[in-house]
Amino acid sequence: MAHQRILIIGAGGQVGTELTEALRARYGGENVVATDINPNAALAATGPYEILNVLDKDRLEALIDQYRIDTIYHLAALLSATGEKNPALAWDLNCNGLLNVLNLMRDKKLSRLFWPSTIAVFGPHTPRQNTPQFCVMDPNTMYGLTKLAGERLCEYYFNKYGVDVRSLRYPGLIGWKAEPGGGTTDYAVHIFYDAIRTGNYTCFLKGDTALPMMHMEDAIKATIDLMHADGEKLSIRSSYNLSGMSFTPEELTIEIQKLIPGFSMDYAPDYRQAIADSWPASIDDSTARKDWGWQPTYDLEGLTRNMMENIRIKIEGIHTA
Ligand code: AKB
Repeated sequence: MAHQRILIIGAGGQVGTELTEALRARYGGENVVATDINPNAALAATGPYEILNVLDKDRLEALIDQYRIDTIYHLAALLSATGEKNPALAWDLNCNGLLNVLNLMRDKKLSRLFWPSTIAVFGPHTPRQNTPQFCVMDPNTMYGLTKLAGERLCEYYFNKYGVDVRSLRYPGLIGWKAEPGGGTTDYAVHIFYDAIRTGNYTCFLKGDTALPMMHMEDAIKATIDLMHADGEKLSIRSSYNLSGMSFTPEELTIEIQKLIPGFSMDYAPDYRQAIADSWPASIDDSTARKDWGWQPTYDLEGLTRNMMENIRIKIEGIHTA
């Protein structure tokens, strides 16, 4: 498979930063064109970098032509918390941005598209534990309903036009290289910075709120593995359930206290609690395991150690191990 000329849309975000690094290491910096709505000196230093608003279809098309793109990773989106603050923009960016990409994939006969979905596509009537691939989906956030619409669009474009689109329902993603923005699961990244800086964190979710989570390294591996999987073996063209681990803020606190014994957590739940309450607590990803061999590497203990070690180095220059 070619996979030689890649365009990343939304490369400056939490996933995009790490995915760009991983794809440039694999394919060479010059073959991976990073784009984002904002300037990004770090990404511009390791390969081609262009400013792009995915709602500008003409500019998107011009970049595809200029760089002879065959593969797109389209990551630009407004997430759950930001989406509630600006629902109209969330609809426009998340749905019309994806439509622009799908239409150009079809019209230019490009080879492959990755587009992330999320656990936010599920809702209050979805089974909360071990949520199956197929079940009731009644998302009640603007983010969730745009992503569910996006999943249906992806499957439609695959069936009707043969667009080779691949997708994962990401859980909350936890990494140390780039900070998240605008999500409900973001507490599980911010907590590490505050634990190291002040020994205390005030969590915007209740202590017993279990959510599906994953280390960013696992998410990047899943993304690249799915993009390299044999298309014949893929039974899902909407979006695959994907699971790493599930934990509550209380459980994460206990793990952090093993490394910082004096660490304390306060709770001040806000509007994001209702969002978290509408989402699954754990995910059944057996279809991904069967179809393309998915297996996560990190558990909660490994994730906590890895985050602590790397964020400490990042902000203090100190090794814990
Ligand atoms: C969010 O919290 O909005 C995202 C997600 C689960 O898709 N991290």
